[in-house]
Amino acid sequence: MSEIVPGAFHYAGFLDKAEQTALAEEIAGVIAAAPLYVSTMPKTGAPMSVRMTNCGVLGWVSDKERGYRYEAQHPTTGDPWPAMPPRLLYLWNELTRYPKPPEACLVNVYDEKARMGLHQDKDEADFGAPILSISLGADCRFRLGGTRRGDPAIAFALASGDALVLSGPARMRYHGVDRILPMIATLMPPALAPFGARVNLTLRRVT
Ligand code: MD6
Ligand code: FE
Repeated sequence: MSEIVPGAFHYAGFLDKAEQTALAEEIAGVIAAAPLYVSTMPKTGAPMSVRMTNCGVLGWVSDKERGYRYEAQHPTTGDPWPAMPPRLLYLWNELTRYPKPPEACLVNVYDEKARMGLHQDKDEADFGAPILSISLGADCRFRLGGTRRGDPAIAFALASGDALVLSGPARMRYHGVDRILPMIATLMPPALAPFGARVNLTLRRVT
């Protein structure tokens, strides 16, 4: 584990290959029940390059009309989100030690061209709760800035099996994914390879 800045904990290779494979199969099951969708930006309606779905009680969605928010139902099927696989609840407990369980797990799926702009995670009610991220598949170049958009940032790679916790003083730092680093697609666990090059899961408290 390395504490990149106070409250930001990077666990490189936290999941071994067998755990990555098992988690990938569980997330493929989530995608089968709750198909990937394209979110659009508030106001402009511009589509995001990352495709998304969720598991857990609540899921993160965005559209032109109503903006960023959490919803209990899938935006196109109207079904409740599938349950969070117990493995994710276990990882949350293990890595955050937060006394309440996560309510949402956002599944972000990247193809080689997808990126995620610099953002703060601030659609949650309690910024005292940490966010846990788990990565599968291709490496990305992850950027971690400060609490103001223009603050200097540091960049590092997130690889398959890595976990990242943003907590305490790091919880509101800006961050984003500059780019997916080229690699052979077979390094993505087979269950998720049909969907994209990289998958990132972010587990949060919402209420
Ligand atoms: C990604 N991650 O790695 C995007 N947010 O694809 C995030 O936006 C993120 O990694 C909050 C905490 C950790 C993260
Ligand atoms: Fe984020």
